[in-house]
Amino acid sequence: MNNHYPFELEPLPYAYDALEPHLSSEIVQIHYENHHQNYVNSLNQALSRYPHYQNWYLEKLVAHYNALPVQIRTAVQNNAGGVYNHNLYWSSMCPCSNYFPIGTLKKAIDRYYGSFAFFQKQFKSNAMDVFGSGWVWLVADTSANLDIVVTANQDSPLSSRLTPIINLDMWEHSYYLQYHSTRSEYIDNWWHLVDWTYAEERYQSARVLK
Ligand code: MN3
Repeated sequence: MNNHYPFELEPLPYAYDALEPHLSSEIVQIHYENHHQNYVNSLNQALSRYPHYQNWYLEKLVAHYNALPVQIRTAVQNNAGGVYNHNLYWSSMCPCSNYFPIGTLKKAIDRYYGSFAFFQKQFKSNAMDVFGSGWVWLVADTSANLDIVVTANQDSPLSSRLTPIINLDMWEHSYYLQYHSTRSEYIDNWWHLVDWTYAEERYQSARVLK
């Protein structure tokens, strides 16, 4: 699997219908095969005539798109972001019914938010407030402090030197076919899918970077 140009679509870690009933097979398939694949294609297209940047790995492109030639800067911001954000989105869900944070992340959530229930309330409130298309994230800073952040379009907290732990796609294409305009229900049901084992691994790696 290349982590540089030409990028490939990361394999989906489960079957299209694995997240039913919380996320329909139809949504997962279209979101992955069309939307996610388009970001991969558009990123490759943007880099195709810029060999100097073809050895940059995905995270570097997302974090440092500002250092790129102005002709491809916006395309890389949108499409490297689109690839990275969706890679994390699929990886941070599973059909495993984890339900609750574990380990060091559980302790940190309790410390920063008082309880998992209050953290969920704060996260949902941020998600409901996303105006237009964007994402809501649980992130850790370089001192392993937690925060909930919202980004517009395909922007990523990586560009602000934050480590993404989990993210939730709030673009309409991620829920509209199943939930129509009922964002609230999409968010509530997404909690059934969060892979807290994966989230704990990511939080531990953020702590190592500390
Ligand atoms: Mn999406």
